[in-house]
Amino acid sequence: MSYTEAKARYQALGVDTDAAIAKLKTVPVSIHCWQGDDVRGFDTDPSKPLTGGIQTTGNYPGRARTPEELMADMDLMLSLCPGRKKLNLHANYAIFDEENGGWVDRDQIGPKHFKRWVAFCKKHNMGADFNPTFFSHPKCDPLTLSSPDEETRRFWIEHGKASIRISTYLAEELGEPCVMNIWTGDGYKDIPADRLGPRQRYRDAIDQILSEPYDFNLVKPCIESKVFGIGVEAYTVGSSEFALSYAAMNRDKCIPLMDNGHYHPTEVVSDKIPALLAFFPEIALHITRPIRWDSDHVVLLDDETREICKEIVRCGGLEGSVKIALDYFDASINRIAAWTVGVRNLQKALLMALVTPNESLKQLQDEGDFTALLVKQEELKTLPFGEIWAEYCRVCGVPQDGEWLDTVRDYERTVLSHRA
Ligand code: RNT
Ligand code: ZN
Repeated sequence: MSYTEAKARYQALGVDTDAAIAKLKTVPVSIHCWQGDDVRGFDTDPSKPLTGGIQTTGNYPGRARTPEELMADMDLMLSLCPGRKKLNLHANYAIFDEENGGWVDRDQIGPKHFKRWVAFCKKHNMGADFNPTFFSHPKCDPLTLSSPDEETRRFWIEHGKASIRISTYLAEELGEPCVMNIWTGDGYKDIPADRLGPRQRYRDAIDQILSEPYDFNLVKPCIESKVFGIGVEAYTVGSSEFALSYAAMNRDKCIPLMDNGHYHPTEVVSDKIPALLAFFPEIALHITRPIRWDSDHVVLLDDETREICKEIVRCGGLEGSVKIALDYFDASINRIAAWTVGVRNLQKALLMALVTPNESLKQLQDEGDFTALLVKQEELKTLPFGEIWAEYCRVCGVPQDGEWLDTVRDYERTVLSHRA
C-alpha cells in the first residue's frame, strides 16, 4: 500500500493525514540529555553511585564521558528522530573549562556554564528545558530542600535560584520558553517520625527558590511528584498531593509535572491529564515506562503511551498547554538506539493520536452510542498507520523504520567501542 492509498482510508473517516503530519512537525518534544551517559553529568565523580532513589542498570559499553562525546552522540540521535525537538538539560551537565573559570559547586553555577549547550541548541535549531539537580551530590544529607540542616537547605535553595537564572538565559538565548523542573528524591527508607516537618521545609524552600525574579512567560517552573524511590521506600516528601497542592496554590508561578513512572501501578497518567487541565492552564509531563516501579525503561509504543498521547491531542495540549518531555535511561543496550527508539515511539504515538477521528468518537460518546464507540475504536487499530508514519519520516528527512539501526551500529564500531 502507498501513502496515497493509506491517506484515502483515513480520509473516509474524516481524517486529514497531511494536516496531522504538518501539525506534528510543529510540536516541541523535549529530549532528555541524560539517556546518553546514565544521568552522570560532568560535575561530580563518575565512580560514585547515583542517589536520590534513581538507578540506571546495565553496563553497556560506550557511555558518553565528556560534553564532546555526549554532543556527538546526540548529533547522531537527533538526525534519526523526526519532529521538532527541545533539549532537556540537567544542572549537572554544566560545562566547566579554563575559559569560564573551572569547576564550581552547584550553588555557584551560572549561564556561562551552559554557553556551549546554547551553541549546540542553536546548531540544531531547538529550545532548551532545564532541571536543577538535587541528587548524586555530597551535599545530599540525604535530604536536600527538605533537610533539617539549615546549611544544607540553604545550599540547595541557592542551587534552585541559580537554576532559575540559567533557565532565563536559555529562554532568552533560544527564543523559546524554558520549562524548569524541580524534583528532589528527598525521603526516608523507613517509617519516619515526622512527615509534616520535611514537607513544610520543602514548601518553604520552593517559595524561596521561586522568589528569584523570572518572567513566567519565559521560565516555567514545575513541581514533579513521586511515590517512592529505591532506598526511600517508606516516605517521599514531594508526594503527589504535596506537588499538586503546591502548584494549585501557586498557579501564577509554577505548573505541575506528572511523570508516568511516579504513581501506584494501577494509576494512569493518561486519565490525570484531563483532570489537571480542567484546572491548570498548563501542565508538564515526563513520559517514561515503569516496569513494576519507576524503572525508566525505554518508552514503547504501548497502550498507555498511546493513551497519554490521545489525551494530549484531544485536550488541545499540542497548542502549548501540555509540555511534553521524555525521561528514561537504559544502560543495558546501545544508548543511542535506546534514545532513538523511545523518541520515535513517542512521535508515533502522537501521530496516531492525530490521525484518530477524535471528533466523531466524542460525538458517539455524547450521543450515548457506546456500541459504535467500542467497535470503531477497535477497528482503528488496524488502519494502515505504517504508511502515514513512513510519510512523516520522509517529510522530516529522517530514516525509515528498518533503516537507522545500521547507522547506529556503524557509529558503535567506529566511535563508541573506542571509549575504554
Ligand atoms: C526521577 C525523576 C526525575 C529524573 C530526572 C533525571 O524519578 O523522574 O525527573 O528522572 O530529573
Ligand atoms: Zn521524571
